Amino acid sequence: MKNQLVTTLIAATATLTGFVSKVDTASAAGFVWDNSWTQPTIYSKAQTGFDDAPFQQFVSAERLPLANSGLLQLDPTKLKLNYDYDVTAYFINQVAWNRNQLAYQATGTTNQSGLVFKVVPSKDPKYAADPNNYLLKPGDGVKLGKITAGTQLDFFLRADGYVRGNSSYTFSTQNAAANPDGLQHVVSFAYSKDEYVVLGFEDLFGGFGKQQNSDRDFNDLVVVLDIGKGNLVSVPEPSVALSLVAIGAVSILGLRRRRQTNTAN
Ligand SMILES: [Ca+2]
Repeated sequence: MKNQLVTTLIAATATLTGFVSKVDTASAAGFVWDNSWTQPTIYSKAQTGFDDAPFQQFVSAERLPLANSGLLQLDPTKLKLNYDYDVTAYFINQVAWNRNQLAYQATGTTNQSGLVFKVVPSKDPKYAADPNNYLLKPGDGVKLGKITAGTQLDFFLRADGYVRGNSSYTFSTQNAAANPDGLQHVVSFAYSKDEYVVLGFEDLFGGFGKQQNSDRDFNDLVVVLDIGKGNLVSVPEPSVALSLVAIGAVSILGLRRRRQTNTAN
């Protein structure tokens, strides 16, 4: 029964997110992955001064590791800025076999798109000798440039895209219902009173027991966005956030149970 409840809640969440985001779809549509994109400059922690240590707790072997830390859950379809800011995306970590890629799109007063991470490290031992598997270290950052007030940010995970290219599944923050499996693939949280946004991505298609046997643990890529303190146009009311966290807590119970029989990432 619990698993049925979890499935229903996850589906309901995805449906709700998809329904709400349809309002904004027109303004953020038209994303196309450009295979000629090259990896932007990767800045080390020594160069940016960013400390990834507080965020590593959100990347654990536990399922849905982001939901137990008092973070304020956000709607990942509503990453819209109040004021101009030089946005940086920091790689925190991953627990994935795939060689995932990440891109972004800015729509509004700033209109641009591009690659964030060309190849996210994989835990697959067959890539252990490939230097491309280590381009990113935890805490490394990529600067998206100045994003102006009123701009919507969307992020796109191309699952195993470094290997599969155009035949990959691409999952986005833009509109969960438009994902290839119609499911939500990104969870989003505000950290330290809206100073940072934490994004957790799920890279496998479908759900547990279905195609790709997805565990829905949202730790296949964890990214932190420095978007500027208090810079989100839309932050949930506390009551709304509480109900979302409650859904996350129920999901943890169900997904931990599944973990015993599931070896997918
Ligand atoms: Ca996963």
